Amino acid sequence: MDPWTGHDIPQLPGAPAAPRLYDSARRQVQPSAPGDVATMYVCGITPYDATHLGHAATMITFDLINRLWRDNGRSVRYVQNVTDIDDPLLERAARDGEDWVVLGMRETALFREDMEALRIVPPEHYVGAVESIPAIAGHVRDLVASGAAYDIGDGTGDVYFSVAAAPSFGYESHLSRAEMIALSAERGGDPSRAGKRDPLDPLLWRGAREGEPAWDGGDLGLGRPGWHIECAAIALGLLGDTIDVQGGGNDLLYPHHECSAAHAEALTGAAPFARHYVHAGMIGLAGEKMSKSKGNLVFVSRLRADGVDPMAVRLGLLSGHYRADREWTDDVLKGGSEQLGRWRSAAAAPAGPSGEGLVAAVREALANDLDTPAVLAVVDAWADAALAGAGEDEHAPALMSRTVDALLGVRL
Ligand code: 5CA
Ligand code: ZN
Repeated sequence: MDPWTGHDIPQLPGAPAAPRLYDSARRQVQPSAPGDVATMYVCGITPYDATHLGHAATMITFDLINRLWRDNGRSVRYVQNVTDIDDPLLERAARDGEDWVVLGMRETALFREDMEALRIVPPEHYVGAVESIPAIAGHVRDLVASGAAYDIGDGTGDVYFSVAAAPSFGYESHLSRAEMIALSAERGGDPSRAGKRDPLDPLLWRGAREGEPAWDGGDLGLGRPGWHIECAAIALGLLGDTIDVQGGGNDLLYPHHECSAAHAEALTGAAPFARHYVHAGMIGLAGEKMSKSKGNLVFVSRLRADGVDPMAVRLGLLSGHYRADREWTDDVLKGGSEQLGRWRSAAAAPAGPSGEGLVAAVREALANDLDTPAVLAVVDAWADAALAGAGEDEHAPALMSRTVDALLGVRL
């Protein structure tokens, strides 16, 4: 699949700050010190509805990591998937009497437009589940051959991963077994299905069913991939056995990321699969997680159509810390719009306080586990001073503009 179109990222003077990020597995902030090439896999959309502000917030979070690494002189290999075949897509298409392929293509195209408008640096590879089926099926066959997966034996052709083959299972999410069972039931799993060796065993391959699309899985027969193996296979194929960051929203910590990591580790023998497991908080509306299944959505495309500046949306989403579950309200948007106006005026001021000092302070706050509330406070203070006529650095307004463009993705 083609990703969206990117923009030039300005280079900044002075010394970069080394990123530290919270890792869900180690449950603490740790330096993210990739080699010359930093690798990141982020779980992308299931395209059955338009991009909402929750998706946007998560994509912006990983965009900040991308920008920080680049500022640190790393080249970044970034891969994102599109779950273009899965139950929710088929269910929505059936409900609306639409072809699931057409639905997926339309919503993916809209997502690309939204990402471009929000100035998200595009991934190097933007990959669909469907185009990855040969690789996924190969991995499932390998897991069966090694004894880490089994056919459930009831004639459906469904194949499950055996969590018994993952001795460290649970190291990423740190949940109790009861919590894992409850969450997998909520999030697409089937803990009570008869015939499984363990209720926690996740589906790897779903044998063909009447009326559902199916692909040739070789020895697996006709069917379609499970969800977690999709992300493991795409990441392993394009980024190698160990990656720097595996990312997504915190709704994916269990079972999705725990299981993806367990699949990858069982396939390669390399553990941990990711050096950092990074999870963004949920954006909610009126106290509820924004989700397609709940229907309480604020769409990025709707805001754009209403004439809202995408940079104000971006600033609104950056006003909270990425790890915090937080609310989207009209006030958040209003705050972002006002801030954008103030920053634009300040960038046009004849002078301001030290530009170098500003770059250093922004870098330091961002490198500190993406502390965007602190970053915005630093830029606000600089802007207020510049607008009040304080400071004599004539290069500072232009440098401020380049800094928020390069590190925050906010184009003034
Ligand atoms: N296709 C799978 C991942 S492989 C999926 O979860 N798709 S999704 O469309 O439901 O979500 C896309 C991305 O947005 C995921 O990283 C998910 O964790 C994140 N996300 C979904 N809802 C929210 C929300 N309300 N707030 C923040 N992030 C969200
Ligand atoms: Zn995923």
